[in-house]
Amino acid sequence: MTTLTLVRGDITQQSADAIVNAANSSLLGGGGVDGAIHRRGGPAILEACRALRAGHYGKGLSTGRAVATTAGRLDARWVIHTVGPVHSTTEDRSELLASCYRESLRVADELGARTVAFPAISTGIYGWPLDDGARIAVETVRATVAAGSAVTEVRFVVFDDRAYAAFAAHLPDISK
Ligand code: AR6
Repeated sequence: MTTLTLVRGDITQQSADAIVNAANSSLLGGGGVDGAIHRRGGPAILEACRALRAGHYGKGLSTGRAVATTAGRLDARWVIHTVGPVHSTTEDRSELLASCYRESLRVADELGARTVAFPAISTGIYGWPLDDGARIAVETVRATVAAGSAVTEVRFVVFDDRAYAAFAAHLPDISK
């Protein structure tokens, strides 16, 4: 049984088995959640990402995929890096965004993570409308855990009131 929870805050302050990073395909850092995770988690995360780039991920991580590294100094065992799609008004990339949540949970299950914290992937620098991003996040996580997962808690960690309201609208069991 997996519980979906919602908190407002900085994802780098969370305690969880795995913290998901809204990365880019270079895996070498950026702004937003990605910048914050590398800053607070320290150099071990970038070192692990560089090792991935030197190995199986020579061309980087494709959009919609996920891969885990150490969490460095974060209060977590792993960071699961995933690459959200840049929002487009001419092309429907929803399936790629859904894939980020699905693949991250698959990696979490492979690792044996029981608690997983997700940011609102693609809804910042990548420009995805918050309400739609929240809907895809919640629907995909629900469907993925319903198909079988040992993850006990999926926690959505959002930065502000607007994002909180967007996720809460799709999580009727959350007290507002
Ligand atoms: N904790 C929780 N949520 C946050 C935090 C935080 N510390 N910081 C931002 N958010 P973004 P993306 C929210 O831009 O859209 C990077 O440069 C933010 O308000 O982090 O997937 C990468 O390297 C928004 O709702 O990720 C990529 O190049 C959500 O987290 C690119 O940005 C995601 O915003 C990825 O863009």
